[in-house]
Amino acid sequence: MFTSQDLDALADQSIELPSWAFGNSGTRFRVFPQAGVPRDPFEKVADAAKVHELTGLAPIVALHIPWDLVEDFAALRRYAEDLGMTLGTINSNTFQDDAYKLGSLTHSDRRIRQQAIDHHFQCIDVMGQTGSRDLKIWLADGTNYPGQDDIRGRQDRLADSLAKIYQRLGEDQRLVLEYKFFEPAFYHTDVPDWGTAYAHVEALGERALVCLDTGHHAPGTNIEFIVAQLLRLGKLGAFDFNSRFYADDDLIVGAADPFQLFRILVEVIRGGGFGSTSGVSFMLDQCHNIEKKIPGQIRSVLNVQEMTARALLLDRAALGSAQDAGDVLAANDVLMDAFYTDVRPALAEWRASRGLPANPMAAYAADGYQERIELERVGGAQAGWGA
Ligand code: LRH
Ligand code: MN
Repeated sequence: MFTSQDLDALADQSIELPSWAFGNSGTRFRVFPQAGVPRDPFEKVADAAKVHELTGLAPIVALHIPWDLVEDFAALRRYAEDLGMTLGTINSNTFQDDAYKLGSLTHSDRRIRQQAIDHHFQCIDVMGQTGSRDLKIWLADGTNYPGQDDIRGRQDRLADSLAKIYQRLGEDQRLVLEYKFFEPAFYHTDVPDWGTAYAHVEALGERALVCLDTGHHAPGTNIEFIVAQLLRLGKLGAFDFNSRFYADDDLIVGAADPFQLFRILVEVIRGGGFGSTSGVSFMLDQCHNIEKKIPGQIRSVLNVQEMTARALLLDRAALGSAQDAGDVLAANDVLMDAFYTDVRPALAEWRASRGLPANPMAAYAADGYQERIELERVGGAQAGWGA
């Protein structure tokens, strides 16, 4: 089924796991705590390493500041590396401090903006210690009522704040700006869509790129079109993968709409956004509110791998000739044929050939790790969003 080229491409796939997916999470209605949840970033890294051990797919952990602040990041880095992991994208957080109620990098008060800028300087310092390449900025900034603030003025202040942060980056460091069309702001959001994010990163410079979170679009948005365009413009820096039925549900990627994930990966491969040298990082950004966290992450990276494998099987030559011939149904048929190809048995065989469990979910269930952490991790404060 797979050419050796396909398998090499799959072997080159690496997905960043969000440290916060291993902590407790929920909605405004309830955060259901779970036994065995990590109490600190070291335990989060250990859980991520278990996902990588069983899948061979996830050698990187993204951190969130201040949720993952530690005394000694060099120690955390060594701990991760001893487990075969690297510390990845550093996520800033200007959405939980009272000072930022009316905005952070966009706030009308220069002192509040400077406080938010200083937080990003702190994140850049952390990147120096963890060896991370990317600083990811998502802003909750926005308003709830028309007239609440000057939309144009906020954009000018945002551009000025981002420029100050960009100037502080080291030459091997990048900034990825994430957009989201609403929530927690319910009238306007200052970085609501890919166009706004693109305009800001284009103004900043070549080491400023866009982060596309698959849960951050208005219903009905053709996300793979945005992927194609941002790759064409050379400004797609990262994905936050998850899935949703309604809003920013942060469910397991591919769970709600596997066909959409497939279509996105078709455009990623077509646009040169796939592989360790593509400059596009593949991160998960999810919350396992009711399901077990570690198997939830295992399922997630397998979903990305499975849809990547189907997209790699797409007969691009046949698709191209059907497209050139204007043969609508034939072209669609070629794409659907790849999507409907069940790659799971071949992937299981391929994993086994690389010394990995053919069925990582079953391997985790039989591993004993879950039982052990539920026994050991008693006492202390379980990690969460601290909201
Ligand atoms: C905002 C977001 C952002 C993160 C947060 C955990 O909705 O997608 O990427 O900082 O979730
Ligand atoms: Mn996100």
